[in-house]
Amino acid sequence: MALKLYGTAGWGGTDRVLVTLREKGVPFELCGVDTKNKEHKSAGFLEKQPFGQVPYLDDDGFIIYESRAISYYIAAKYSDQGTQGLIPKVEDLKASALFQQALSNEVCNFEAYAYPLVVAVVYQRRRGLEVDQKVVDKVITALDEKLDVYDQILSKQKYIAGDELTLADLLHLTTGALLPICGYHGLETRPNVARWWNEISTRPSWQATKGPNVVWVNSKA
Ligand SMILES: N[C@@H](CCC(=O)N[C@@H](CS)C(=O)NCC(=O)O)C(=O)O
Repeated sequence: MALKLYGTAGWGGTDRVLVTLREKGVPFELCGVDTKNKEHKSAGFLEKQPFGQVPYLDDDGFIIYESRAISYYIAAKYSDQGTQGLIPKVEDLKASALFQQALSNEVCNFEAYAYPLVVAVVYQRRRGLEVDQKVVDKVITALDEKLDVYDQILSKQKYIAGDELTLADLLHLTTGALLPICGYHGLETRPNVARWWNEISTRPSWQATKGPNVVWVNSKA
């Protein structure tokens, strides 16, 4: 039975999983969630995703939510097909530890700084509210500092976990792609980050996924 992904294409969490499915060449069914009518807050949905957010995955009755955990599950379950090496083998302790470090970097040193910019610009605009430039400047200063460190890391290795592409790199795509839409070009102006970003963002998996993301940004809340 094909994996069933309950979510909305163009929303960050769902797109994060779609990229992984496409990298691994896994057949899936995208089951729409009627978020406009708050289906994600219904009792039936909350049984599957208690925080009332999309996406969640149903693998023949096994339910898992949180887009990063879902992506990990898919990359591990289908390790023998599609793009190889997205998760280092557990026997390779050092590679696994560096992979965990890279996963934490994405959450703690990238998403935690990049997503507030999306909130400050895109969410404000979608709600028809003014963008507060002071807030934006503060967020950008903090994000710049983190991306300077990314640039140092990527001057010494090809990818975030080392010299091999891993899932940790791909998890940056959905939020990273929203940054230029916020008027921020820090992924393009730092030489090593730009090389890395260009490489991951031109992958067919992201090219096949990214269209609706822009639609989401341009749509009304
Ligand atoms: N950490 C969660 C975040 C999921 C998330 O933020 N989903 C958003 C859409 S991208 C959502 O469902 N928002 C509706 C809400 O929170 O009520 C994940 O990665 O799966």
